[in-house]
Amino acid sequence: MKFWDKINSPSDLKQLNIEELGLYAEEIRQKIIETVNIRGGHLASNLGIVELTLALHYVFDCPTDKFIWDVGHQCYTHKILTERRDLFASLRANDGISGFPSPSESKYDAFLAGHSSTSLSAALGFAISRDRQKQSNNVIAIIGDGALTGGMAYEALNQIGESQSGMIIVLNDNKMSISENVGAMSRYLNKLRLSGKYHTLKRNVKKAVSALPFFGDKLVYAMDRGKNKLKSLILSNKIFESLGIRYLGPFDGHDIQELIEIFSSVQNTDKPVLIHVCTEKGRGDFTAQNNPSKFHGVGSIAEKDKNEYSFSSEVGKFLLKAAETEERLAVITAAMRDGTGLKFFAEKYPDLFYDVGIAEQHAVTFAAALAASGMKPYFAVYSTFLQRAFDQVLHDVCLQKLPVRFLIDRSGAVGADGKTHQGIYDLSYLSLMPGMTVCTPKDIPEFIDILQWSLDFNRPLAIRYPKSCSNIYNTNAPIVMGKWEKLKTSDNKIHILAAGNRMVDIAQSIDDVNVYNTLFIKPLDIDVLNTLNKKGELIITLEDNVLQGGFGQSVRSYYGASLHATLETVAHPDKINDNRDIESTLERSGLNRENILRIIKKYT
Ligand SMILES: Cc1ncc(C[n+]2csc(CCOP(=O)(O)OP(=O)(O)O)c2C)c(N)n1
Repeated sequence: MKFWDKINSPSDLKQLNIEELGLYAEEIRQKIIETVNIRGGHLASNLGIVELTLALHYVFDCPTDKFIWDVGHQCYTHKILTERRDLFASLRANDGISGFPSPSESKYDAFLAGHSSTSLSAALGFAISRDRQKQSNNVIAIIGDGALTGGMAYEALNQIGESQSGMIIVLNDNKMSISENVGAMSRYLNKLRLSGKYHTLKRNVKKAVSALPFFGDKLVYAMDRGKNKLKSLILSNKIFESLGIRYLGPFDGHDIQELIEIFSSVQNTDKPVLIHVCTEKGRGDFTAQNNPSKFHGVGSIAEKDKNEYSFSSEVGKFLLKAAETEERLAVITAAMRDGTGLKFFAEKYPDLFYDVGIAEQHAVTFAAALAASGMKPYFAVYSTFLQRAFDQVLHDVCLQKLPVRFLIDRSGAVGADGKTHQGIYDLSYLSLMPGMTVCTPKDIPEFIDILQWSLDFNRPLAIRYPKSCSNIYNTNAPIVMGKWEKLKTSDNKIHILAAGNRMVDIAQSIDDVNVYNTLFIKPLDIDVLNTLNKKGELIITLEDNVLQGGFGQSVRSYYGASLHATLETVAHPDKINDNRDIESTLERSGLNRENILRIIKKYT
């Protein structure tokens, strides 16, 4: 019988010995590879963290002890171990388990995650709450070296160092974000890994730990008493120690015994401790190990079969061409080089390319200053992650009317990543930005035109688009600021105003209606809106965005009390819809042909 069949909870796991844990780790790896092959998901990160997760569950007592996963994309072994083994095949499916920690899914998931660099703030909240309620559980944050590039992590370290609340920070260092990790902190961690001290430190830690009875006295206690050389070695790791956070490591993240020993030694610590663990991203799968960026996240079989055009790859092509003539071009990513189509650009023009780490807020203000001093910055970013930088877009870009070009990828429903990653809020938050121009191109040719047009546009500009484009309309309409294109004409008094590629697809599938491609969401084409505003006309707005503050509501607010036509606004509700394929997400929100036909029927 395989360990896979025997183990479904942390208490089952605690029955195994070290050798059995090693064998079980390999079984888990195989299941992750098999499942992700079918369902898609975060392959390389999960393969790298199997032993680390087993050791954490072996030592600590989840869910009493709180495990806070940063980003949360690496939680598959945790899910398998926490009563979701039999649901694992449903990973990321509609009505299946989520690919991220989700407290509504399981008592073992202490805190929701999906966006990066939140774990330390959350862990501090859990730790302070525990202390105030006189409880005694452990709080363990598991954060990657990539997530440690995010500003929130430093804001949290700042308070953790001062509050001295007891918590364990496990730094899972695999030298990779999605692409190679960047920045000075990453360089510092590399130094720690590679320095001569690494081995000395490791041997000393081992010696110190093995001198203690297994699960016995705490290493922290030994350190506090200054009984061994360890303290001085640890104190030489200035950054964390000078913030008031005890540093231990680096340790081999695939040596289960060593991990169990070190975690046992810090159990119930009443001070913050950081344990630096080195792992190998993609471990156990030859292709993922050799190309961890490519296998960071992989598509499901169904997604791989889809043959659609990619907006992101057009971004790369456009910028490569623009760089030939635009000396002042500056291209920015916040750790999403490949996903936003910038891999080749980064390779060809490293001096024009800035990967700032998982630091969207910084990216926006950095871009604003580049623009303020005469450069032409493009920030390519996923819609969901730009949410992080709401105030920087408003305060640093828009209030100064600076020409930062936002290329907002993965807008609209995103599919399998689910509720934490939906790009359905951007039209709302961008529409309220003073002086922002917001565009939703209907297809690839129009996208290329608007990119070209953006080069000489001299104000804040946001172009939002989903991952892929299924239809090409090729109408070659010239781009005119604030003007909409009429795609279909009918004598019927029904007018569909469709925002962006997916919505135009729906509108164009309906016969005997007028269809407008509303390329500009801000400013609205008020000439068209004024013409349509007559009694007896039916106007239907379609947007892959929430209703609140979105396109439909902008139209309604433009008409105000002088609306004579009938206006129907179709958009996503703000009630969280966690469907995990795009079609059913759209359908549940009524953004499909059948629902639009129903609406039309209601009025005709
Ligand atoms: C705010 C935010 N920006 C971008 C991302 C996309 N993202 C997901 S995982 C990841 C890299 C994380 O690297 P690391 O923490 O080292 O974990 P690893 O995958 O290497 O285990 C990024 C950039 C995100 N989840 N959140």
